[in-house]
Amino acid sequence: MLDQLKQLQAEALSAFTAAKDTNDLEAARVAYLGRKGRLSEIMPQLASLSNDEKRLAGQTANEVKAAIEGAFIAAQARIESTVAGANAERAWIDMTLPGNRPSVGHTHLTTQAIADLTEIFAKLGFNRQRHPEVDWDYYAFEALNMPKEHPARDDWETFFVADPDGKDVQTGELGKVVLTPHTSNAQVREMKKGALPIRMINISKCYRRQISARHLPVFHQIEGLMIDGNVTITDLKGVIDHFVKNFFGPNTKTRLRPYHFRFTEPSFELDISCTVCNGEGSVQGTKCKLCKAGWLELGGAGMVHTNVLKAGGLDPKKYTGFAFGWGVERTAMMRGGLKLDDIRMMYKNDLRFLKQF
Ligand code: FA5
Repeated sequence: MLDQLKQLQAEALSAFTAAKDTNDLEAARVAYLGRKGRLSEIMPQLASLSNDEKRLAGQTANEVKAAIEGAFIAAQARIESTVAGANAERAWIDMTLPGNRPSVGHTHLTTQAIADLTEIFAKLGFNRQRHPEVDWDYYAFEALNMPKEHPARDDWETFFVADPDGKDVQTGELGKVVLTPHTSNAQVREMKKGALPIRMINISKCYRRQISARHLPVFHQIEGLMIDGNVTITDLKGVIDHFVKNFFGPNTKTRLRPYHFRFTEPSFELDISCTVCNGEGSVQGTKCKLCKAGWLELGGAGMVHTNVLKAGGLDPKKYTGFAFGWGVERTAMMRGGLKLDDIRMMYKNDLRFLKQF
């Protein structure tokens, strides 16, 4: 038995010395020190020895076990330090290498357009005001010369909000609350502030029950309003021209076409010369892919209706004014000469699209 023990110690020590990784180490531990390992296999032989032999064999077995355990601990320390060394090498940083620049994002196309619109109008003294996006039906329609049940309201395809305590601001009766379908609710609200003259823009979200390749259910509009003692259509044309040249480029032309809105009289549709074909309607003999015969539709405008001035508490004999409004998303697309097959692309959050602007 003593020979067997000595033989076992020699084998075990060389197995632990040869172990290269944690797998080898574990295999050697199980083989020599495990519950069913080689040392445990030898121990039952003690029972058949005389008392003297037992004492000697028992003592030798303990020494062998201690030697094997020592070899195991040494091998474990060696392997752990090798692994730690390899990890440290992998984590080593060369401080002299050029760094990786984090990629810098940019604002969304719509946000860019809002910032530019705000800046251009601010230079003409039109300050940006905030008006509610959830408002009384009164400000969105009635105050704008569209009484209850008027068919013109249908064009705005409005979302109504169920409001349990809705009291109409004018009559005190139960009134309706809407998600503003346009920014024109700002007109009478701004007049009611009573600070004249007025030169303001209101940019906010609008909501309509529409969704298609050309329509978003939530989109942005800009509303402009100027009211003073003697404001004329010439002022309207001048302000729009200034904006168009600054936003779309100095060669862009503006056109006013007669139209009808309930809250302006006279009313116009605003067109700008096409940003792709410069108003020619064709590019190198081929029909322009963006516009209809050289012009792009921007939005609506007109002289503020006398009924709207009255709703705002102003005397139409003393004050006149103009208002305009258009969609921010469509304006942003027009500036880029973009003819998106689907306006909803703007809000799909596809970085391949958004990164281009
Ligand atoms: C209006 O909303 C009027 N309030 C504009 C106005 C203001 C006229 C002041 C006169 C004086 P209209 O419904 O045409 O008008 O909408 C104006 C613009 O909003 C459109 O030309 C378009 O650019 C944009 N627009 C309207 N509906 C949507 C929609 N569902 N999705 C994206 N843009 C839209």
